Amino acid sequence: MVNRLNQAAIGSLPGTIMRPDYDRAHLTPGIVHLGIGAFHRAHQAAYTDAVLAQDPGWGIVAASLRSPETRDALEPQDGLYTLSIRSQEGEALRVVGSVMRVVVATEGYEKLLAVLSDPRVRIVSLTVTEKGYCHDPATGELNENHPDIIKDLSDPAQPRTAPGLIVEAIRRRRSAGIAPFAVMSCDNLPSNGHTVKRVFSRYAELVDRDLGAFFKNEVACPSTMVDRIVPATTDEDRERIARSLGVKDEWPVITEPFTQWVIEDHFPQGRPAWETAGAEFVADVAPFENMKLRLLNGSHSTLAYLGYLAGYETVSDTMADPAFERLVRELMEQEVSPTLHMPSGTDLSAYRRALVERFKNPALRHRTWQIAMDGSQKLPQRLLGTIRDRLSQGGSIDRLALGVAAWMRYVTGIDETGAPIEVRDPMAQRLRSVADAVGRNPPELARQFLQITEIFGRDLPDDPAFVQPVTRALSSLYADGAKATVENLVSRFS
Ligand code: CS2
Repeated sequence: MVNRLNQAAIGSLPGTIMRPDYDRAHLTPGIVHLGIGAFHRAHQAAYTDAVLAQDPGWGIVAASLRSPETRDALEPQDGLYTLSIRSQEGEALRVVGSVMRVVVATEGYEKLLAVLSDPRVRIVSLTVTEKGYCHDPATGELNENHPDIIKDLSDPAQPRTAPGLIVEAIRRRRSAGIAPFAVMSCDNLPSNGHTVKRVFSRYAELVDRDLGAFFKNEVACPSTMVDRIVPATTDEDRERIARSLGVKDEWPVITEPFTQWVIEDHFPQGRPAWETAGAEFVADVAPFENMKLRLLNGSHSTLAYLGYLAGYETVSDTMADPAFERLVRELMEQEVSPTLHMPSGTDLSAYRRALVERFKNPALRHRTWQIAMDGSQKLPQRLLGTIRDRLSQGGSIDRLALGVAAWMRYVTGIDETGAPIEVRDPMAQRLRSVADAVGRNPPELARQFLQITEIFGRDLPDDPAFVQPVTRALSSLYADGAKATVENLVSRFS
């Protein structure tokens, strides 16, 4: 197939393919998005695509902070890409047009700063993953010893990090008399708006006291809860979608039918009418964020480590094992839900049931290895906060502790058959050297991992009600393997 998906090809796509209902030539940039991965394209860019007919002033200029791959795929396509929505019922395709262009930060930071300083840009959104905030995962404060932060602070006019870029753009706008944009985090962090405010205003303060106060007082940082499962695209997906389109899309995005976006309505320079595309605007996102991080992402990480160790490639393969499905149901119902405080009218049991179905979706090949990435940055908000709440309630944490122990077992870098695991994590080396030094001694391994205060803080390692179940679970993972450990745990409660 020679032809490529692009603006000229839109008119000849098969009638079943959804496409932009607005004239892309009239789009102007209103949003800059940092971190154009698959998730942004399946989520915020799709919501924005649905509202551009009402107001073309909210086009997206997306930035990739590292690799040029997405730009290389989308540039010949005029920014167009296909969203494939997959379930057991089949696949629906939609061509999304909200991304006007992609800039690659590493090829010219000045260019990106110029885009960020454009007065038409009123929102800067981020999906830079947990580690992109350069914060300490346990405390949520700026990590002032982070090598990239030290580098940015040594020359703040030439930043490379997300906090550095945004603060420098805000500084430039301020000195040019341009109002600050709202900074909207769409990453899976607890109270992500507050995290942005705290981390970025501290960074700004270290650049200049007055700038710190300005960021704190004048820059809106609405919190958001974002939800949609988006596995990595495979070559098989590319080929199948090209057959349906009749033209080649180099980077389609695969997702599920479910999507949710809960946003704090705090956008002083205005915002798209995302509610007309299904987003929910609320005064306080925190309860929804906790619900999602603890139920969905907490289960996801637990399934990822245990599933990988048990030899399952995807989440749906893991969920097809009845013991694992039961573990996740019980984890959510008995250990996570009692820690949530939801506004009245929230049906948590329906939410949990829907999650089980989403995890089981066989049309999504969401690899356990993909979710296992960056665990050091994810555990605090996915499992450890829940554990702290459970301990203060005096409740059991056996299933939560098994998730933590499975992470420990995984980051040793050797699987149950003795084969290496490719552990992707900013702390991978440090974790690996702990594991290598300790060897096969689960209590000592647990003890040493728990000393990592950036993850576990100072309270948990001293609490026997936490240390004991984690050590027990890790010992069982070594002695019996992941599959038998899960089976034993669920049968103990039957
Ligand atoms: C996953 C998330 O990779 C991961 O860590 O848990 O990307 C998850 O799929 C999304 O948060 C779903 O909204």
